[in-house]
This record gives sequence, C-alpha cells and structure tokens, in this order.
Amino acid sequence: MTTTHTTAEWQALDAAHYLHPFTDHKSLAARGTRVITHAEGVYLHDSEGHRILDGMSGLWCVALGYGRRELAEAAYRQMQELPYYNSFFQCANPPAIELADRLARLSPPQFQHAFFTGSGSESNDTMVRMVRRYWELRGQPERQVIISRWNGYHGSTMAGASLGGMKAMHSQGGLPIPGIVHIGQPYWFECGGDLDPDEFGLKAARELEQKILEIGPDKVAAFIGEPVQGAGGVIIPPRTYWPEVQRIVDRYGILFASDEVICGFGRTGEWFGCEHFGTRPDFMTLAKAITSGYQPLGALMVADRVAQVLVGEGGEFFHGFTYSGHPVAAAVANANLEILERERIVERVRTEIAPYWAARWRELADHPLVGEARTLGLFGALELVPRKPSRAFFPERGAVGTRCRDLSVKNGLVMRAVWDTMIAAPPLVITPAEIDELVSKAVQTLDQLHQELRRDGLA
Ligand code: PXG
Repeated sequence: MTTTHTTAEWQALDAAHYLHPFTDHKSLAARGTRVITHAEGVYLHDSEGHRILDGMSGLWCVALGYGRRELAEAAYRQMQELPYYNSFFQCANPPAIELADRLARLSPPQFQHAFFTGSGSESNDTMVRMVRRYWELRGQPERQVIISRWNGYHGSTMAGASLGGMKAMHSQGGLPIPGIVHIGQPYWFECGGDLDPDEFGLKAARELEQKILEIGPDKVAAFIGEPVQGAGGVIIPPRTYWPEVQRIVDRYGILFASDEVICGFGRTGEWFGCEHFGTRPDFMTLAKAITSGYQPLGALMVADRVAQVLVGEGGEFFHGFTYSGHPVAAAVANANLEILERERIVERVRTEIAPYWAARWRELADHPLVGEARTLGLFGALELVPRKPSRAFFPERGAVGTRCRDLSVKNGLVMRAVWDTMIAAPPLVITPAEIDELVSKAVQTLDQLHQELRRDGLA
C-alpha cells in the first residue's frame, strides 16, 4: 500500500498539484479531498479509517465489487506475457481478439464486430465518426446530424460532451460541435405535467419524429440515447417510450446508438439495457463494467448493417487510439466477463437481487421528503421534495441534494446527488444483508436531513 502520508499531507499535495475532473478547484483546495486508500467487496476505506458502503460502484463501474483476485492475476499474467502492442499496421493480440469474439457472443445477434477504445467518451466519439463514414460510403454524405437528448450524458470529449445534453458543459469550450441537436428527455417526474406516464412516454418519443421532420429526414444520420439516463438522475423512461423511438428510427431509416456505458453488463438485470427495453440498436457504446473498472477500456459494438458497408466497401477508416485493444485491459475484461458468466451474476441480479432491491428501496417512498422512489435492475433514485404529494422541487435546486449526499457519506454510505435526486447503483454482487444496511443508512440520512430542513423552515 502507498499510504505513507497523513491525510493532511495527502490533501496538501493534492491541492498543490492535482486538477480533479468536474470540480471547482478553488473550493476543493480549501476543503480537501477524501483520500480513498483501499477497498474490498462493496466497502471503501479512506485515509481517516472510515469504512463506507459504496452505493455507486465507484462511478457505475465496479460490477464485481472490489478485491477480486482473478482480475488482478489476469492483469499480472498479461503484463508479463505482453504488456502492450498496438493493433495498427495489421497487428493484433490474443486477449483483444478473444474479447471481440466474447462480446459478439454476449451481445444481441446483430452485433458481430467490436472497435476498442479507452473509455466511454472515446466509444461515443468513434460512433460519431463511424456513423458519418457509413453514410458517406452509402452515397448520402449529407446525412450528418445526430440527434441526442437534453440531460443525457455521453462523455466529456468534444463529441461526447456535445452529444450529451448537459447545458453547463455546453457553456464552456464552444460546444456542441456542429451537427448535433437535442430533444427533450423522458423524465416524467419533472416534465410529465398532467399526462400519465404512458402518454408522456409517447409524447417524449415523438419529439424525435418532429425533430427529424424539422431537419429533413435525408439529413439525419443517427439518434443516440442511454436506455436509462444514469448521470442525468436515473431517468427510467415510461414503458411506451422505447418502442415508439424504435418505430421512428425504423421509419426514417436512421442509425440508432444505444449508449450502454452504464446500462451494459447487467445493471438492468439483462446483459444490455436495449435487451431490457426490447430495442434493436445499430451501435452499442460500452465501457465501465466491461472490466468492472479494474482497467480503463471501452468498445463500440457495430451491427452487421453498418459493418457490412464498412468492411464490404473497403477504404481506410482514419480513426483509432494507441490503446485500442490494449492487451492488459482486454485480458482483465475477459476475466471479468468470464466471472459474470460463470457466477451467473446477471441472472442473479434479474431474479433475486433486483426484486429485493426494489422492495427495500421503494419503502423509502414513505419518507416525508421522498416524492418518488424508483428502481430498475440495480438502479435506484429518490426524488427529494419539500411537500408531498406534489412533484414540485425545492426552490434552490440542488442545495438539498448536496446536503443529503454529504450527510450520507458521513453516515458511511456513498449516494450521489443529481440536483435533488438521490441516486444509487451498487455493485452487482451486493447481498441482501448489504442492501438492508444501505437502506437503513439512507433512512438515517433522510431522517437527519428532514430534521435539519424543518429547523431551517425548508420542509
Ligand atoms: N456514456 C455514459 C452513459 C456515461 O455514463 C460516458 C458515456 C463516458 O464514459 P467515460 O469513460 O469517458 O467517462 C459515461 C460516463 C456521474 C458520472 O457523475 C458519470 C459518468 C462519468 C463521470 C461522472 O454520474 N459516466
């Protein structure tokens, strides 16, 4: 272990030299980082000796939990055998070939090809370039526009952040890049108004059709969406939404990318989110749980419809990364996926753990601060509201959520706040007893928050 400093020393070094992602650097430097030193199972340990239940699987990725020896051993063996070689210039390596084959087997049948990247953002960038390449090869180069959704998250590179619908991200750095437009999200709690969820789901999907007609169907290249929006606040669309989107993309012949960076590899109780919702995408973007986060790796799965044109027509696709098909990352992905299959973890989520999770998490809906408690697979979200049964948010949006998150960590549970929506996505290997612990820490946190808000006249 590298713990050779006190917490204060780590924090001082961090503040002096380390620029963190998505961070107000000035306020973090004043406050100090929490230094996570080690972890096992579903528990993190910090440099102050606190043990914290990780209700977010790291950042939605640690499907198998921490401390799986097989993954460390797979990396160690591969580093000795072949730590790196590139996949350019007609070369390949065994773990990457094996991984492409394995992904083709695990994915829905239309997917027989994988393009490897280092992250979810790079997978989405690759999708943008491949979509436009496809239409160029099909003799329709004017099909350039990619439609995405407000409050979707697709990464932080120039194309990833452009595809994403986070307005704060667009406000910096001249985004979105040209040819990317957004439609509304299927977020009934916030946007549903007087419609029931099913009616609202259809309305939200039909925004896609309106946008296609507004732009001109012959100019639209693709649509991208997360089956369940993760970073946007665990937005679980009404059941009418995805079938209608599928009808629309089919009708206009546009390509459809399912961003499975969070939903992929069992989070919904199916291997991929598109399988849960019954859609038939032309691309799946993958990352995170593909290695349980033990190594950085992403992939773009390419459906036969696209691969046949790309491979069949030939001509170089001018795109790739130094670490495309990295042998160590691929070896860890193979070991991770092998465990997911061998231990039937996805099936266990669907049949045992998700039903238990749903029953326990939804009990939180009875709390006076919770306007809605929703789950799907091992996703959970709580909408914090000042008054029930209304769906109105707190006046200063996000302030209460941040307080809730901070209290939760103090109580030994990582939950994330998206504005005033509390979200959780624990490791897929969480046990019923650990779910009980998670829920009781959430209740303790909500009770403390409620007391504080009443004291402050906010609830
Ligand atoms: N697509 C989706 C759906 C994601 O959730 C990415 C793409 C980008 O992946 P990379 O590996 O480039 O980060 C993501 C990433 C959060 C949070 O606050 C979520 C992500 C990343 C950072 C923060 O929930 N998801």
